[in-house]
Amino acid sequence: MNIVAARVIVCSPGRNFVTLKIETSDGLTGVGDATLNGRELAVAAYLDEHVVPLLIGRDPARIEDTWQYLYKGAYWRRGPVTMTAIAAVDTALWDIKGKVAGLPVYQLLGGRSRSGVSVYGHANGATIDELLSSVASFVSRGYTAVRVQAAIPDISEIYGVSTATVYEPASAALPTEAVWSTPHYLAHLPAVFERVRAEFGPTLRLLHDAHHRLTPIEAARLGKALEPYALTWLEDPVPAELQDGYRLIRQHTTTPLAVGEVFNSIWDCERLIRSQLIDYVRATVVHAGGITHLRRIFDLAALHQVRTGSHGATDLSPVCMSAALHLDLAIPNFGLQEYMPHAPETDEVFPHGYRYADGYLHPSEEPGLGVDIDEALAAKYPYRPASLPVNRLTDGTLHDW
Ligand code: EZ4
Ligand code: CO
Repeated sequence: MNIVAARVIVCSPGRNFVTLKIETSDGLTGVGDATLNGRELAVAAYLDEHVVPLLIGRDPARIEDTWQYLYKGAYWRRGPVTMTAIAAVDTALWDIKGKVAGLPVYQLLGGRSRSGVSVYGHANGATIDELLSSVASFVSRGYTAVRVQAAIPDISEIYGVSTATVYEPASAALPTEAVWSTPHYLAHLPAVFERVRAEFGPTLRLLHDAHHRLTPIEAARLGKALEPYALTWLEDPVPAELQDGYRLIRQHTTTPLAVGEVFNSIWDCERLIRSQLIDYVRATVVHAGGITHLRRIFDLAALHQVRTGSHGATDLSPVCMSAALHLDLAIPNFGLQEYMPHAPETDEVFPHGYRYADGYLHPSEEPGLGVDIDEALAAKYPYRPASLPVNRLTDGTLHDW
């Protein structure tokens, strides 16, 4: 059996997605997510121009060899565009291997280590009262873990807070500009968590995403201030290029730390993991080289008591979510999976067998990943340019978004 075709499908059912579909001489197909929010066409071109020609004629069973061929063979290693393209190929090949074996992919990864994949939802509100009812709605649907993001007085628009049913920060063709003030944020957030903890008691798992906006010492102060509310994790307190930032935060607070949604290789977190500077690694299938490479990151994490918390925002397609769930079910050191339901149009274009019940997601039991792309339907939703926002401090200085 060999690969006879590979198609890059760019579509926008609710938002933009890039998907790779590989076809074999036996008539089997496999799918991989290749979506890089706001930079979609760079990955599509990387695949179309530089990867698809290399796939034709290859043996789809040789997943590891193909991974090494694309990684080492490019000479130019790592980076989000390259690693997202490799991830798409890798994911599609795991899908095919599952279909050949007649097994769901988690069985090929060692089988089930748990009965379901524990997920967290996103609660937010323009006021604390609105936030409390948002948390309550997750609790009533069985969620045992909730990410809490709150509006901040005197800041008009803020990451993670929106009244839309499907949160989508990348909507305008060109980047919109938001305003940010760390002093306002640090002054407000502890009181938010005080209210949420008081209302929902000690066992609901609470998380918060600082979205790379703080310095290490500001993050340390926030971590200390939040200690009474026993967060499950504080996410992306500082940008992670400088891994020593986490050492500084760690010296000051017992609030657990999570990072990794922008990581694309094991080298982004090798020191963070080996030095036990973080508690959860949030790398994902689509942006970190596929199931093959993410498994390598998670195995390193397991040796150092770091658990997983894979990114699961709506810009990761149902193909990525399907792959993530198979990995989450199989690995020993799973922590939590982020879950934001997609728009109905997205769900229609990507028919999938995973399902939510009582705080857990369950992967499909079909052979492979249990997800596909309806190409005819996808063609009805053409790509439209959409950028993530940028962030400026109150004096106009460009800041991390
Ligand atoms: O901002 O996926 O934890 N989730 C997040 C996301 C990211 C987007 C960027 O494309 O931080 O909402
Ligand atoms: Co995040």
